[in-house]
Amino acid sequence: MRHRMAFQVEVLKKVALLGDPAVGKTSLIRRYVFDEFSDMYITTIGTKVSKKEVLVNETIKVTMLIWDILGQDEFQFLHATYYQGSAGALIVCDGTRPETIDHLRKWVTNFFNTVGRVPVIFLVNKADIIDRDTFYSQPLEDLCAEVGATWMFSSAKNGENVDRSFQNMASFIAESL
Ligand code: G3D
Ligand code: MG
Repeated sequence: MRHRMAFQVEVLKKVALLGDPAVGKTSLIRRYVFDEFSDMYITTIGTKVSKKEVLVNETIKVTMLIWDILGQDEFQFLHATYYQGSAGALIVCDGTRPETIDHLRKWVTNFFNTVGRVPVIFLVNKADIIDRDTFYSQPLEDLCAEVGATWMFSSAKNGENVDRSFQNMASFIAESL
């Protein structure tokens, strides 16, 4: 009789969602955690933490505590206390607003200044309304090479790459254990 491996590692890790206002951070979390996209929801002040478990492989389960900043605080770069303890970050921009793409560098720099080098994935969100034929990805490729991150298009509206981006983050976290 074969015995199942009894060994299983479960880790609880904080993942921060960062990026300029209105790029789609809250929508991405809603899509990932609750599988819905809502055009209307109430913005409260403060931080919301959502939980999601990912079975990375047969032995490792990563439970991500996904931090979303809500309200006015978002309009400034965040305090170190918000970043502290993060095992990784999804840093989001709006592919239809170039200035939000330019700001990714600032976000990742601020973040790394507090937590050091942990996994980062840049998301070019609103892919459902981006013209990919004219999207110029070179600056993003350069930034990724510079800071050791990856990037992808995403859409909270049609779900493209939403599960994948969070699952990749869980895998990166598992690899860095
Ligand atoms: P934030 O949390 O980063 O501030 P939100 O961003 O999630 O609040 O989203 C800001 C606006 O962008 C919302 O529209 C939301 O519906 C829209 N949005 C978010 N993700 C996508 C996406 O992938 N595609 C499209 N087309 N729209 C998206 P409103 O009109 O409510 O401000
Ligand atoms: Mg939000």
